[in-house]
Amino acid sequence: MGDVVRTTCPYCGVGCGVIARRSADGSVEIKGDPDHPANFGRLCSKGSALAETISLEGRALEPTITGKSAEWDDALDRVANAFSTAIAEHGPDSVALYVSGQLLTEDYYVANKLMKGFIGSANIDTNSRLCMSSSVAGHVRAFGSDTVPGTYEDLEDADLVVLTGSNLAWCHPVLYQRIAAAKERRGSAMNIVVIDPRRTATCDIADTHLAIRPDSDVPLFLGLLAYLGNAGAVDCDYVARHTSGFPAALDAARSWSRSAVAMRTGLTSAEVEAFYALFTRTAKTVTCYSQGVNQSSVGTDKVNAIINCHLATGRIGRPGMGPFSLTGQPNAMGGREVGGLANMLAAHMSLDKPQDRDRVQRFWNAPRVADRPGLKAVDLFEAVASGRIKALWIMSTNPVVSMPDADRVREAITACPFVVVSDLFATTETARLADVFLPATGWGEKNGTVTNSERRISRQRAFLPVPGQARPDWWQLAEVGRRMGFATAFSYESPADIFAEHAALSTFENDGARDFDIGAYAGVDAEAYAAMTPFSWPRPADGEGNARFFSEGGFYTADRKARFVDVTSALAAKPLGKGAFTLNTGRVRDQWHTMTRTGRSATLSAHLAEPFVEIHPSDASENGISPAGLVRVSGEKGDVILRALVTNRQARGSLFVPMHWSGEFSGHARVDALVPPVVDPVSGQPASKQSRATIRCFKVTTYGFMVSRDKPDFGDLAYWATARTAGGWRSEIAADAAVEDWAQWLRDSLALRDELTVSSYSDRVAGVERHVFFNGDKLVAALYLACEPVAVARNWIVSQLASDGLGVAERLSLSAGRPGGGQKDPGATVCACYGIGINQIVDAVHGGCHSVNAVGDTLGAGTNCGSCRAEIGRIINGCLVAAAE
Ligand SMILES: Nc1nc2c(c(=O)[nH]1)N[C@H]1C(S)=C(S)[C@@H](COP(=O)(O)OP(=O)(O)OC[C@H]3O[C@@H](n4cnc5c(=O)[nH]c(N)nc54)[C@H](O)[C@@H]3O)O[C@H]1N2
Ligand SMILES: Nc1nc2c(c(=O)[nH]1)N[C@H]1C(S)=C(S)[C@@H](COP(=O)(O)OP(=O)(O)OC[C@H]3O[C@@H](n4cnc5c(=O)[nH]c(N)nc54)[C@H](O)[C@@H]3O)O[C@H]1N2
Ligand code: SF4
Ligand SMILES: [Mo]
Repeated sequence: MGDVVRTTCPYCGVGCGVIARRSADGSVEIKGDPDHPANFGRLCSKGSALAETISLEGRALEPTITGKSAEWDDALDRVANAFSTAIAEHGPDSVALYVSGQLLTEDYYVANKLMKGFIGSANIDTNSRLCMSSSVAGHVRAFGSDTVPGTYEDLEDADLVVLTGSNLAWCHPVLYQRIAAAKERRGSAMNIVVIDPRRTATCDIADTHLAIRPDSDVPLFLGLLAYLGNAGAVDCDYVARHTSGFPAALDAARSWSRSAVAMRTGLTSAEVEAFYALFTRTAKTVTCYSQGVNQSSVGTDKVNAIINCHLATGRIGRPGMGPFSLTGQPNAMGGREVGGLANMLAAHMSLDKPQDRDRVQRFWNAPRVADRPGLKAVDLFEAVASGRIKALWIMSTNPVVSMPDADRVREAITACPFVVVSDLFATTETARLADVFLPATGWGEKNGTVTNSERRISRQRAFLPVPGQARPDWWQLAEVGRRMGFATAFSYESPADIFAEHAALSTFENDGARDFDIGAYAGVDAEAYAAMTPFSWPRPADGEGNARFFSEGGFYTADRKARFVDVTSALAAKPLGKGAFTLNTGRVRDQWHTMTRTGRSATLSAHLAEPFVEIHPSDASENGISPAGLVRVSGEKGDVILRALVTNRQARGSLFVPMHWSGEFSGHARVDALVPPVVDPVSGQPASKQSRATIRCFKVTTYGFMVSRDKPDFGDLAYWATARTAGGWRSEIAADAAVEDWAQWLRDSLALRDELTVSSYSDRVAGVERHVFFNGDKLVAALYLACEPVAVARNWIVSQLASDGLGVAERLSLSAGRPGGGQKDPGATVCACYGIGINQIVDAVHGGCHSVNAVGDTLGAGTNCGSCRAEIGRIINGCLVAAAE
């Protein structure tokens, strides 16, 4: 049967409970935990495929110093010495830590304690700066604290769910499914409005999609505040008792008439009116927001514009009501609890308040506590570039791929005198630049806690042996702390010790003055920590704590009143230059950030196997771009080469490019290389979704598709992108210069042995070539070339890589690039869990399956994680419409 361990998914902020079962043969089975209150047994495609991402292939299993294997002692001494020397020579602000919302709370706590309390600088920032910092700043401005007032249940109980700047279906899939199920149950009693310039998969459950112009959210919500005021929908009692600044905020908002809002947002007056009227009449409203709100030069204002409307109507902290910031990373919230951002202190205390600094210093028994904010991510890397930072430790994040102006970040790290990187892989584009590389234990190997979007703290538990010399991040930090002379403060023996201290600090001299209080766990022992079940904060020592915040006011400002924030600055639309587009960037369903983990899963790589840019059909034709052609997208800072995905889901005038593809999986698709480092002035969060770009055809002479057992070396090809498959790799390539002998190129790129059989076909006039290499009855590699995007049966060819014995018919078909009679091409993968392709779904529809459930009954598609149900619905509709025409 094997050991069963209850743990938490390491991907998004939904924070789903996972049951992992490891069998005696080492195989691992992953299931959703039916008892976990975030997911009640559900998992999305990424969670379901976790077992595919934990193999040790490619893992870094020993420390290295300048690329050579080293002992832990030497590596840690080296780090401690480099940090101590820099501090002695240049002061505490000459060193920095850049960490991650994917650290566990215990790791994060130690990093923050070391930096702010013992090194005495606040130069610790985190990738949460790129992710949640506008929400944090907006919460603090309005509430006096960084508090998410509501719970997931509110999203099911609400009569109106507004999703703005959130592609929930792809980025928080289990929460999306919870809302979808509630909607199915409640029918027209529940309304869903999606506000997003793109028509995303999330729009499939929406009653209304408001395709606003990029960055016009603030005017939309200002107009709403004015409308609420005019309609008499203000909760005057709540406003009077629990808030301040309302009259001024309302006055400022009143200049936003419906027609002004319509002009600025690009919506029709009727759309604006309908949304405002719906919001006004629906008391039980939750407004959820994510990166379309946060990642903007007016991100904090967007957050406050939303919160203002909820404060005005008193719709906060009551069942089914409230503003709801959806956190991205698994421990975005935990990081905020320990004060991981450069402008925060531990346990929701503030660096700006002398009494908070004093309290933390006494609690830690620290020699000093940083007394001013440190550098925020963009400024931090700027300081690295200018030589001010002499020693930098990057942990659990890949800034060479994910920071704006990524090439400059790469140059900065390269030039930094001393760089430490802690990661699972030494091959990431950031880890390659490390002077000292420290191998971390990963998900399934480490222990700790994470906090999800609804403030729920859950355990991550190890169920795998610690591989090689890998060590947990908290241990690495504590070892360096000890070696820097802080033996007592960093004498932790386990994550339980750290959590016990973190909980004790949360309740230390608190008495209700701070929202974050988990005093019930102060000093928790190893046994209780091992058995800990998910709980949400606050959980003070003397009781349960309320499920929600602020229904009766009690904000964390000096007068305990919330603040309305004037958000009327910086509202003018920024005109696009001639030929320019707004470059929107974000996520796809089955990849996670820089793909270091999800890129290893064949299942997850099947959905979208190549980097792309979405463009509206009219924009495409005006720019001479054809579907599936290659294009160059250029921005202020650089350019990328991508596949054009021509679709009317994209609005005119803007492009969408996924953020995921790094140099490990593509030749020239790292989109942050062209995003400029423009930030929100309040939060310092980069505006990753609103830069300017141009697009034009990228002319090539040859397009190719190839499959191979090993990962090819693409040399200096003009374009390549590669993805994992069962049994090997699939790659798209293109050349802009003649290649003399493609068969030889294929041999060289894969170092193929001479004795393989090769079947080649070449029509030089038509520009078509095919080379297929077999080892006996097994496919080793195949390359299909044409002078236009190659049309072959990709998924069928890919499936042949996993076959253990090919017959004559299959081999002939492989040489032709499509299956012969009797064999079927499944088509592009739609359902990742069961590997079901579009052609199979179309066949099922033609065979009489006219609903998503009917397709599920026949093929299984959509019945596991459910992430593809919307896409299946669209395919069914497409077939039925086509049949009716
Ligand atoms: N599959 C997958 N899921 C993930 C992640 C992942 O990498 N992959 N990452 C996780 C993390 S860390 C995060 S932060 C979350 C992010 O989750 P989301 O924020 O939902 O994801 P994004 O795709 O970044 O952006 C959301 C939407 O904002 C829209 N948008 C762009 N500009 C504007 C605007 O001006 N106004 C409005 N209203 N909308 C706009 C975009 O078109 C996009 O559809 O996802 C988490 N979940
Ligand atoms: N253009 C654009 N850029 C963006 C965004 C966008 O929407 N558009 N979104 C931004 C957002 S919201 C985010 S959150 C960031 C994410 O960006 P990153 O944080 O850079 O992305 P990840 O790929 O998640 O990087 C995590 C790294 O940690 C490693 N790792 C995994 N587990 C562990 C562990 O336990 N310990 C250690 N030490 N390492 C581990 C992984 O191998 C990986 O290298 O990207 C931001 N950048
Ligand atoms: S929704 Fe998916 S990625 Fe997010 S925590 Fe749940 S299983 Fe993991
Ligand atoms: Mo994020």
